[in-house]
Amino acid sequence: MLLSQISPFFKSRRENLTKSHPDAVFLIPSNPDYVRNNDVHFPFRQESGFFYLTGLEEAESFLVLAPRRSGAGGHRTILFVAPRDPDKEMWEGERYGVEGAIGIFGADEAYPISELDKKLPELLASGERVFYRIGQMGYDQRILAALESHRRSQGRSGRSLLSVEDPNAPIGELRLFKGAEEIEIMRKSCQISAKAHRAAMQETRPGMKEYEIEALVDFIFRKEGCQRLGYGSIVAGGKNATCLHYRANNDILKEGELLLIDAGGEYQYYSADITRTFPIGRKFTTAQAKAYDLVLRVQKEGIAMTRPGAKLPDIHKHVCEVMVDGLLSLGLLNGKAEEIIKKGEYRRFYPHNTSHWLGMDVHDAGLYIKNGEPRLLEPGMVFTIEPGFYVQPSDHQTPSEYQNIGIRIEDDILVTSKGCENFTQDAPKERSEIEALRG
Ligand SMILES: [Mn+2]
Repeated sequence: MLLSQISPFFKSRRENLTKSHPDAVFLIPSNPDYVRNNDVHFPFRQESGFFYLTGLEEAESFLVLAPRRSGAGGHRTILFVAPRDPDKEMWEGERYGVEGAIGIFGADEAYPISELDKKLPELLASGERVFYRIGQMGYDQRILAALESHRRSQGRSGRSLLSVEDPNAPIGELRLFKGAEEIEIMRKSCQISAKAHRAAMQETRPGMKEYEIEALVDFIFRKEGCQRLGYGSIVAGGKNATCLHYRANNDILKEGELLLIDAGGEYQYYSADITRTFPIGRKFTTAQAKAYDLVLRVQKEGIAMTRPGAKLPDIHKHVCEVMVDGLLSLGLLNGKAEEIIKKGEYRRFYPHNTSHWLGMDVHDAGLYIKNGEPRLLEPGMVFTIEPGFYVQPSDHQTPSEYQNIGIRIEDDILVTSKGCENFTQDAPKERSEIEALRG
């Protein structure tokens, strides 16, 4: 079905990108249609940066933003797309075509994708430099050929030599700051995902397979309007949860063990990222409860630190310090806290980082370091806080009651002018609330 009108946000994002680079030509390919096997394709999902700038969900498309030659300032939007083709559309579904690229997606000019090579040299000639990500999507040979042809004519035309830079730096900088429309969408993807986690807490029973709960979570994402998953779900019972990227999801859930679920739906191209851990039986064991309470306490302290001007490395540092204090009082580590932190000995139980940006990509675009320094948090940034505690199966030093324990608690946090908003607070994490749902 054709959209009658595309949101004006895409146009203003293109303007935000080009206004700080008035002399640059941007070359942004769409995702291709990836083959799964023989003549079956993976479900199509647009490349995040391309979608962010166009709203167009078609493979074999290519966006060019080129400075206007007239000296009027600003950039032209040029879209190369698959042309309309009734025969192909009968099999594969409707396309927007060149007409839709202009009429619906607001391109100033549009051409069939087959004309890209022919048009590129002229488009390159309108800029002083080029933003193109080398090594992606199979366009390199064609772009390099166009650059070479531009270079050959440079001596005669007097045009500039073109340097090539990665567009993901300026696009990532824009994507890092979520606008009101993005915040609204992310709230929704997080609410849906929280609902799925709550349902998993209600429906899990000993003897079920991990994939049954994976399917339940999938079902709720889709039923509530998510188009797909934000990333492959981790549904890990017992010691499987100590493998940080466990994906098999095919084990039996055992009474007395914990279930860790790391799953988030993608709603209108924005992903949630939630982890919750709860008992497969009715209650946490004493050791599980002690470890859980520690992870929950450090997670809450991390959230409490979130406000404009804070830094992610400081949050991580504090999380590690509180974690070490807790591990010492549980008797799981011995020695001086300072030494343990200096030597990184806590990494035996907590080997990963506390946060990452979240948005269209679950590990979202945007640099963590700016001008050589960890950047300050600012309103509109969204990131995760996800401390964990894991006892590796190879760890025989740790007392037996802590064996097979993997715990992670992860929320999605928006920085606001006053502090923060937890998008995923509807996913239960208080031990009493979880045990009430399990009972
Ligand atoms: Mn995460």
